Amino acid sequence: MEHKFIPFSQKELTKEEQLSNSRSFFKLMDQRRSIREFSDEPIAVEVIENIIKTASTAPSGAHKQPWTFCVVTNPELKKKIRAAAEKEEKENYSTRMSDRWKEDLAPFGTDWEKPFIEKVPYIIVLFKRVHETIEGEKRNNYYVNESVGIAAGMLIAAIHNAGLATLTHTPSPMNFLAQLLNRPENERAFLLLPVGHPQKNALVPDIQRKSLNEVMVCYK
Ligand code: IYR
Repeated sequence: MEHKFIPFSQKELTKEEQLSNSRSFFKLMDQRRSIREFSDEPIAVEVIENIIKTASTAPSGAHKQPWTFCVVTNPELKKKIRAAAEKEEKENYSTRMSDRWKEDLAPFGTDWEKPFIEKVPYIIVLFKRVHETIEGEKRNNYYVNESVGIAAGMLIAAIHNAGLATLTHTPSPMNFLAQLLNRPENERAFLLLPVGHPQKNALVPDIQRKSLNEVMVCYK
């Protein structure tokens, strides 16, 4: 079988443009913070669609794009998701999490209550697709966690670029999400992301990012 290749072109940048683009993109991304206090201000659905289209440009194993982005606006469904997430989180905070873990989380002021799930205009639940069924045959996808992790990162960057806020929320265990959203048997919940505007006067923890020296090692 012939496999077709087509010419690739990407706009070439001058050295100056490379510097200024890389600097300004860093500046933009360095302003991103995980937000836990949201407003209920509406967002145009096309913004959400563009964000998801951006995430779906992520590279993936054998280009299988093993992901589904479920967009929840239905208030009844949000209510059910919140109740189920809080049920698990209550159990996590009271019995499943170690004292060390809770100590590590103390600076973030988190607890089992997740009111943002109902408050935000959109909940995106990202599912990974572990296999596809083609002509009745199960075919595993490749590097599913890596692929969906990259798509999640691009989703978060696109949300920030649109001037919106999110939180990577992983209520654990997450299997209630596949049930509530009626997902097919090949899909597993990967992340739940509330998408909205930050609440006016929202506070974030006073934390610092590692310096370049701490995260980059050069081999010359
Ligand atoms: N899933 C819980 C606990 C939690 C765990 C980690 I690691 C965090 O970085 C934040 C929270 C919760 O959402 O509260």
